[in-house]
Amino acid sequence: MRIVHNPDHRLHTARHEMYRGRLVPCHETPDRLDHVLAALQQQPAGPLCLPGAVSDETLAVVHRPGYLAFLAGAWDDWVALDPANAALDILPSVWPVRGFRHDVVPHHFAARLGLYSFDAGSPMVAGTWAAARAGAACAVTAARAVAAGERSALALTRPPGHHAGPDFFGGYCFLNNAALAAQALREGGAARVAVLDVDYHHGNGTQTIFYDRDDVLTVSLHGDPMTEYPFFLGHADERGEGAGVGGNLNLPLPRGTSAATWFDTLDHAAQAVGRFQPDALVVALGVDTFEGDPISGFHLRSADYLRLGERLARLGLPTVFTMEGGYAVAEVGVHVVNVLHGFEARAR
Ligand code: Q9C
Ligand code: ZN
Repeated sequence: MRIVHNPDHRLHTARHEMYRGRLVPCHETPDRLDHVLAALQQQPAGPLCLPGAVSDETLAVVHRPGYLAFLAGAWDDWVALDPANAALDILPSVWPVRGFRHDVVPHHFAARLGLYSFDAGSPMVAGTWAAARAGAACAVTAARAVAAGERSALALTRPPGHHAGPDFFGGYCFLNNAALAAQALREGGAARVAVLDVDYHHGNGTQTIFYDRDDVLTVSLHGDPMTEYPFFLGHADERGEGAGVGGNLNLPLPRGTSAATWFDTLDHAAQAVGRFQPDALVVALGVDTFEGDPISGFHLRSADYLRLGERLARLGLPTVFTMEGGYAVAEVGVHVVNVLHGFEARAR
C-alpha cells in the first residue's frame, strides 16, 4: 500500500479548544501522526512518499472559492485585528443561526470566522492553512496513484477532513480530504465512487458535499447525533436529495455500542457499497471507535482494526484511506497500521 505523508502537518499545532465552558488542550495533536509513522516503522505496510502539488482549481471542485480565500487569509486578518493576536489561537464565538443573513459576507474578521465555521473546538494557527493544504494534497496524490492502478493508498491527512463542508470548518477539519480523494478518483476515470466513513463521528461535511450527486455514494456509521457530535446531521432518514436521492446512508448507533454490533452494522454498510457497484472506494478512517478513546463511546479493541481492514479489502475495490479522528493518541498508530495489515492480508 502506498502511504502519502504530510510533511507539513506539524504546522497545525494549536493550544486550546472550547469544551464545557473552558479552554482545554486540543485533542487533535501532531503526535497522533507521529505515532502512525512510528508504528509504520515497526510494521511497514508500504512505501512512504510525499504529496504532489494541488491547485486551487482542484480544491475549488469541493470547496467554495470564498471559503478557500477566507482560510488562506485568516491568519493575516487575525493578526491585523491586533498584533497581540499573533500569540493566540483563532476560535470563533459568534454564528449566523436561523433568520440571519448568509448571503452577505461581513468585513469584520470575527464575523467571517463565524460565517465559515460551526463550532468553537477547531482552533486555527499561523500554519493551519499550509498544513491543511498539504494534507489535501496527500489525499489527492493517494487518489491519483490509485486511479493510475495501485490497489490501495493511505493519505496521512492531518488535520482531518470529514467534518469540513463546501464552505465551513469544524470538528478539527478544514479541507475535506475524503471528498477531494473521491473527486480525484472520479476525474481519474472512476464513474462511481463510494465513501465509507468509519470514524466515530458522522461525516457531515462529506455527506453535504455529495448530497445531491448520484456519482458518489456516502455511507457513515457513527454515534447517534441525538447524543453525539456533530449533533445536527447524521440521522438515518437523510437519504440524499435531487439526483442524489438514495445516495447517502447513515447508520447511527448508540453510545456504548459493542464491537459485535458495530461489525454487524459495518456489514450493512459494506453491502450498500457493494450494491452501488462503485469503481473505487474512499475510506474515511477514524480510529476514535476504540474503547479507550477519550471523547467517543464505542467499544472496539486493538485487534478489531485488523478485522476492519479485512472486511474493507473483501469489497475488492481500489481503495484510498484518509486519516480522520482517533484521540487515544498512543494507540492511534497501532490501530491505523492494524487496518492496513488486515487489508493487505485479504487484498493479496
Ligand atoms: N464531547 C474528528 O474526529 N468535539 N473530529 C467534541 C467532546 C468535537 C471530532 C467534544 C469532536 C470532533 C475528525
Ligand atoms: Zn471522529
